[in-house]
Amino acid sequence: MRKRYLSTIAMVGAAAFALTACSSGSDDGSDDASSGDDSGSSGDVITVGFAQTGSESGWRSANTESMQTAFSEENGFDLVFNAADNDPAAQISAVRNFINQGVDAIVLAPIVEDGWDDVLAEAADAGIPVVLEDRTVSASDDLYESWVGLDFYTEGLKAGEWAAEQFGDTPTKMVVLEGTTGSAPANDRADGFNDAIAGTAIETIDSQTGDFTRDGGKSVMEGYIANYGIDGIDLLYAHNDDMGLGAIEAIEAAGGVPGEDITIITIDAVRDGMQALVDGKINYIVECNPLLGDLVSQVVKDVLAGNAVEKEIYVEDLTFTQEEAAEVIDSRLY
Ligand code: GZL
Repeated sequence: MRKRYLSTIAMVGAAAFALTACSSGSDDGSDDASSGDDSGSSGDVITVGFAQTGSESGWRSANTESMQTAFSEENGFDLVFNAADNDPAAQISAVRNFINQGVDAIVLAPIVEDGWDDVLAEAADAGIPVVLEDRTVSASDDLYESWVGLDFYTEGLKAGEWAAEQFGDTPTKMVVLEGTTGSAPANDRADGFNDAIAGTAIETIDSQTGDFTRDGGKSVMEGYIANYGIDGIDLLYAHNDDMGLGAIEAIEAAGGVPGEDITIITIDAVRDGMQALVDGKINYIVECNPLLGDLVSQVVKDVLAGNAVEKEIYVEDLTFTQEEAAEVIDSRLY
């Protein structure tokens, strides 16, 4: 199925259009999200249970802020928020608690892809719609109304294509810092990158998870340096900025020069990552837009109003070289 991407501008437009399209059109012109009239209820507050992964990275903080801003009281919501500290079992329990509380809708950013079939079926049996944001699940798409997020495979592909351009036929020893084991971004970013470097002289000499955290990236990179030496590593591919930033600390502590002794590619484009890119410590970043709140909140209102919603809504990502980052860093929204 052809993927339809929303750019940041289109995202705002789509949310605004949907607001207009499904608002009750109250006479006094106050038919914005805050009126609640477009929720299909009688203007009652919509109680939403939001099961967030945790607070593992700068990206997650930006995503949580975007969601909490969009699902605000003034926008007609009562948000029940849970952050599961990157613990899949705790996140499943949080969703089960939302069901028992009888929320109007559940929004889920699933830590890992597997293990969701039973609790999503329980939500369906309880008549509580589920909307996924950010990551995806392996469960049947009959068990959720819509997914709003990013194309992780293409993010990995873009990162790998840049690596192939830089290193192509040059024998290159690469280490990888993987995201959370079993998560959609870790799985898909690996697949995309590996497809892009197929046939090149880039060799993956080691690949371990840093769990998307800065500390995780630092400790795994310390192990890589102990095993291979700075001189034994040409390229680092980190599935997110935070692990890349932790690796930079490890490289510098070992007397290496990140971005020169070891070329570094990361994904997210959060503020600290973009600054490291401008500073020459990272060489290339593929964006992963965390600002999904407005779009997700509108999807929830559409679902509750009985409006048709797309099963998959992709948000477009950009890419940045060091020069491009210097041009845009001051205007970035996160
Ligand atoms: C991607 C998101 C990932 C980010 C990490 O959409 O799920 O999780 O790349 C975050 O920074 O922890």
